[in-house]
Amino acid sequence: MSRGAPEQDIDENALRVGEPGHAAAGVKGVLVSLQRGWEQMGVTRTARTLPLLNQRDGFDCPGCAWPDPREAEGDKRKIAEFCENGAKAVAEEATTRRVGPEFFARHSVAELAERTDYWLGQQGRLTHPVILRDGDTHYRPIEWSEAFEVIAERLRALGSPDEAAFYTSGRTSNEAAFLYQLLVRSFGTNNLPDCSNMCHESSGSALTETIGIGKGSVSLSDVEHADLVLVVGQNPGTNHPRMLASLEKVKRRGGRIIAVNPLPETGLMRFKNPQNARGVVGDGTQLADEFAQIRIGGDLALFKAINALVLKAGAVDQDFVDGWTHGFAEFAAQAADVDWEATAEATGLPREQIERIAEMVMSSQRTVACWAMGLTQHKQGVATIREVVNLLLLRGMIGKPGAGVCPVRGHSNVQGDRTMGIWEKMPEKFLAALEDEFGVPVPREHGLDTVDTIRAMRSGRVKAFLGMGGNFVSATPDTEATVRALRDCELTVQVSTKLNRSHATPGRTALILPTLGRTERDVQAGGEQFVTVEDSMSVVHRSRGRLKPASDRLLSEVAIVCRLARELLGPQHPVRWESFERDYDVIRDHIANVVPGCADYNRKVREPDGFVLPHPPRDSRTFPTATGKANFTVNVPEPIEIPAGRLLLQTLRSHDQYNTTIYGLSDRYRGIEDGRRVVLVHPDDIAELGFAAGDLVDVVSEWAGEEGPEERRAERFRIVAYPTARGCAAAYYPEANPLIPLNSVADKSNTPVSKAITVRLERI
Ligand SMILES: Nc1nc2c(c(=O)[nH]1)N[C@H]1C(S)=C(S)[C@@H](COP(=O)(O)OP(=O)(O)OC[C@H]3O[C@@H](n4cnc5c(=O)[nH]c(N)nc54)[C@H](O)[C@@H]3O)O[C@H]1N2
Ligand SMILES: Nc1nc2c(c(=O)[nH]1)N[C@H]1C(S)=C(S)[C@@H](COP(=O)(O)OP(=O)(O)OC[C@H]3O[C@@H](n4cnc5c(=O)[nH]c(N)nc54)[C@H](O)[C@@H]3O)O[C@H]1N2
Ligand code: SF4
Ligand SMILES: [Mo]
Repeated sequence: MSRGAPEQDIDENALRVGEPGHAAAGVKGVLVSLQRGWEQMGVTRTARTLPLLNQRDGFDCPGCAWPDPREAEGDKRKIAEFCENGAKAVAEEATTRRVGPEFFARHSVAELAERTDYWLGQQGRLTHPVILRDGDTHYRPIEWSEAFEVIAERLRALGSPDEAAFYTSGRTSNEAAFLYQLLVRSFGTNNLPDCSNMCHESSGSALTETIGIGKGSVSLSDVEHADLVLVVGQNPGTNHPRMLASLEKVKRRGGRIIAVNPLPETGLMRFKNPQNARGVVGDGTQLADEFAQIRIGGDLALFKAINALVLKAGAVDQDFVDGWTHGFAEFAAQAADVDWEATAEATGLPREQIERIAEMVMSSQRTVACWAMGLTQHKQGVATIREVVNLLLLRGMIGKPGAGVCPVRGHSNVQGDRTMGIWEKMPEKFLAALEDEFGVPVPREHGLDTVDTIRAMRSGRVKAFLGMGGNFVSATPDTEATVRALRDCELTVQVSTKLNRSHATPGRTALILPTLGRTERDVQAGGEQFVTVEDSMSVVHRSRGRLKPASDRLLSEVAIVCRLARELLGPQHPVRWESFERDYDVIRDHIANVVPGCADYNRKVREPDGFVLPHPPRDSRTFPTATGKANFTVNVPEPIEIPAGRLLLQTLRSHDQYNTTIYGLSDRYRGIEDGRRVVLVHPDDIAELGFAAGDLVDVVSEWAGEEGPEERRAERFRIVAYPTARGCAAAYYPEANPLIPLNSVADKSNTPVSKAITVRLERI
């Protein structure tokens, strides 16, 4: 039997702090996977479900976007082709706990608003569509048909379609995403903010400018055959666990790994692969050959220094630079001199270590650079990633086997959603193709991204919000401001699998529309359906759920979009919405005609391992940029000034959460158990600031606003002594989100600066 939902919320007084872990994964990881499966869904269902995870005829892992092995690349899938956190993601979705009408009758919205995302998520799967009508205190059940009528009526009553915003989180399938953007654009707006705006937007922006396409240029085999892998601003042991198996292969082939991170993350140091003997009975494999414990925000200075050393040593791949790049002279003119004092200040790294890293880079024939949120969620995130690209261009490391750029994506289909048109500023070519295919006019004016949506809600320009998945209020910055923004909306609609805090911050009228998850059978009038997804390395493949749906009232995301579209756009609308819901092949035939690289989609996704989307720099060293070449760029670091007595705080994920979904309270690798309101600070900084480990403090962020200094407060955090870089601190997302000013965003990409917040600690 599975275990019931917790009655009590988190008791932060139960916090236990131990030693950080020595190695990632191992047998312990397997045990935790099974235990979470049993708790959420019982033994039998666990045994039936996990073996289908990431298999060709099973479902795609609802965890991260790390790719599966492909036979075309000479790699076979194993029987258990998943990791501990993939198993947790499945358990969380396939749980046997339920949130139905009785639950909503028992708990008022005001009461739900007092709960953490952990408690809300642990209550189980949503089973019925529910509505909170203007003035009501509780959500109440509503029939699907009436739900669509209410939403359509409210949307039609807006002064303009631009008064609505349509958010997407990255779990939505390609089919649902394609139809959703078609619905939104047919309605008349490009307001399609998505989680990517808070995630890899900086990568997309930097890569599009420099190499002409905003996606990674490597395959799984490239990573595994590199002789040098840089892992920068990423915690793969927790967030992309199977990447450790690839890094292990790099090491076994004699390659080297450089980790750049303010924290000595366990997964970067040592890996015990539960699928081989060394991982089960031995000590595992050492991963990072070089660990650069950088100060938060120091990466641009670091890469500038490395590039200067490469130039100075004459280790430039001149043939590549001459043949395929643009802007080298201008780049080289400013790149040569490094202010070593400023570099030391920004990075906190000894010069000898930077020189050692540069030597490793210069002796590498095949370099892959991987990164994630530690680079993207910074004011200079775009500039930093451009500088990483400069390094690869100098060394000719794009468009050859075993080398390239690897922004490691987050949500399992966040990259696919973009490919399918979920973007507030899709290029003209895509919009024109959409118009041609369906004979409907499509607006051209750019829409609002995530931060601009919140701003527009605050000023009353956006009055209706629809979320296709996700947890907008907890994922976005400046929680207090966002709560108010959502509550001021006339209408909020959340298409969700599980309860979260966004349901507890409703607009005047609010609806929750429960939907099928990845693991579940999707049966429509035309038979059983599958969907398609795209991983971090542009591989598009099928995903087919096998479990009985959590409730017979659930609709698929595709069905929800189609039925809302029919209600909103009327029966005369030229798009044949009803044909899509019957048979997803019909949707895929349209995708084939509209989305670049997707010709013959229905056949290609039926190949056993799916197919790889074209990527001109990877495939043929063709760079579809403005200059027709790969562009060098000039990036000037802006020092982050930290006033005395302050710390630079980053927000990050524990080992026991998926974004705002909190699986449990065990951040095992960091030795933090049974509590989440913690702030990790270097022991010497704790002493210097006059505190002791274990002290209870408010964390107060300081921000120079347009109208003067602003402060934001997150109450009652426990100080934990942790070996982070000096002057830096870390706290969990989403608990620390109230500290992030809405206007603190990355240049160009508008991504919230979730990794560099100036804070002081106040004793309470
Ligand atoms: N289990 C699990 N898997 C996940 C997720 C999850 O929540 N749980 N989330 C998914 C999503 S949407 C995403 S985007 C990814 C996120 O994957 P990650 O980017 O790995 O996630 P974060 O926890 O934000 O970790 C950021 C890492 O960057 C480091 N860092 C912070 N600031 C800096 C800096 O200035 N410089 C450098 N060099 N490093 C820095 C932090 O110490 C930390 O190790 O994971 C995906 N996978
Ligand atoms: N401070 C801080 N803030 C951050 C970050 C950070 O590092 N620090 N990271 C940012 C990043 S990288 C990201 S990607 C965003 C994530 O932002 P979101 O994508 O908005 O958040 P999630 O927590 O992934 O969304 C979880 C909810 O999605 C719903 N859900 C799950 N599966 C499905 C499904 O199959 N279909 C549907 N319709 N709904 C489903 C469930 O109801 C669940 O409660 O947060 C960002 N916010
Ligand atoms: S690495 Fe990511 S995609 Fe693979 S099983 Fe783990 S969570 Fe799932
Ligand atoms: Mo993300």
